[in-house]
Amino acid sequence: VAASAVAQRKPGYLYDEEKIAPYTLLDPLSLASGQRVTSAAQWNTERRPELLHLFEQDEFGVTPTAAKNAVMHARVLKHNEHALGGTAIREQIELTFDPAPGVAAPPTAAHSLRLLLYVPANAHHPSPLVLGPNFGGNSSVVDDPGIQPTAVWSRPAQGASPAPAPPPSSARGKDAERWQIPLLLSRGYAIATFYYGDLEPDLPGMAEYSVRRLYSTAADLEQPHAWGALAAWAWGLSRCLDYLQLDPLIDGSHVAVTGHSRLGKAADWAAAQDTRFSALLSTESGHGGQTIQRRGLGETVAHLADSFPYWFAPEYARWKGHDAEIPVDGNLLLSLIAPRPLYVASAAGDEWSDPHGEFLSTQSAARVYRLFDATTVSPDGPAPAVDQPVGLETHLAYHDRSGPHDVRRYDWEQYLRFLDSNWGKPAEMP
Ligand code: GTR
Repeated sequence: VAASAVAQRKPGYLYDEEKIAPYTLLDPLSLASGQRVTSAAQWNTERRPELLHLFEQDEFGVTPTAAKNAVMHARVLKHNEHALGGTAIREQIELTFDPAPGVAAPPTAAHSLRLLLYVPANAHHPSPLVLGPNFGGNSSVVDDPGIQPTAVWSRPAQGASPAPAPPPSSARGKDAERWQIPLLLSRGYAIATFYYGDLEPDLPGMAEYSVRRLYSTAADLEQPHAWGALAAWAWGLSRCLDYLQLDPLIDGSHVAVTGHSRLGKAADWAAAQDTRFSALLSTESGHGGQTIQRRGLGETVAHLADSFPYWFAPEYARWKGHDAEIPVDGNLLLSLIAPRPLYVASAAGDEWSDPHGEFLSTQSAARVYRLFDATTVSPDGPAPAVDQPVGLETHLAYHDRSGPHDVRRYDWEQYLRFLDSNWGKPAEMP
């Protein structure tokens, strides 16, 4: 671990592998009754529903049926055939959600999101697509003056009433390195993204500004198993997929979902629940996401539940100080993706997420993939060296990139190799 990473360690947390207290890894292939899961059919009909229920109860909360059945309206705000120097077709779509009957949504609740879509101009359509939420507003993902900037949330000043504000012009393209949109387009992939704050501001005490309030009353959200913001962001990903599956430019049977860090947790949960996502590219989703919480290395349940209580079901806080006993864990979350293509990415400098835990979690999920006769990284054996991806030609791949908690071109290059290998290279125009 680089000295700079060590210098960034939050004090009071464990970083030493040698000091991990003995723990029992939850077994994806053991039913709550103790019975072994021995077939793919049994996985699908018995273990998968059992696990989804556990994640609803103890971590993400239950997404209300009214939200799953939401009435949504789509409006194409702008369409451009010659975006990004003629390399892309760009669409900007507004998705608006009707509130559930009987829920008195506050006037502040989020009603819509703006989806930004780029489709390669020089490819045979329909195109495979990668979908992921963004942190900085749509205009941050690539330097393109044609993007309608989304208003972004920041912590309101003392006494001021909270409202999102247009981003400064300097924010245009600021996360272009993280998104690599020209690279994706050049490889024949379409990409779609939306600003996560359109659905819920990532700030404490702001639930009335959340799309959750269209389907749940304020009192509903206090219930132990109520959905949190991560579930709302995951829900939004599924609503985008509803729309994208109807778009003739998009191959709705080849849609990968991706997310980084907290948005990786949201993407993990979206893909776990919604099997229409045909692949998951999970970047450093860490604790509450792809890593193994019971190792107790890096971030804890207490840190998550105290810093971001609104991300989770209220019940989650019950597990503070009991990281080794929580009934759900990263290996179970990743198992829920089987047998769909799954790429798990860590960064060596991201000790807070416990990269080695992320690898062990991947290996545990591999046992479930093998029930489906899917090829995977080896479920046994040591972790690969830094910058040595494993399983690229299989259904379940992993790498530990050098460098910090981030999404880099290197990550995308591996993701595209992995998708090419699983789905076949997208065809170019003659
Ligand atoms: C941190 C949080 C992590 C991760 C990260 C991020 O503060 O502790 O679990 O979600 O934020 O989203 O960058």
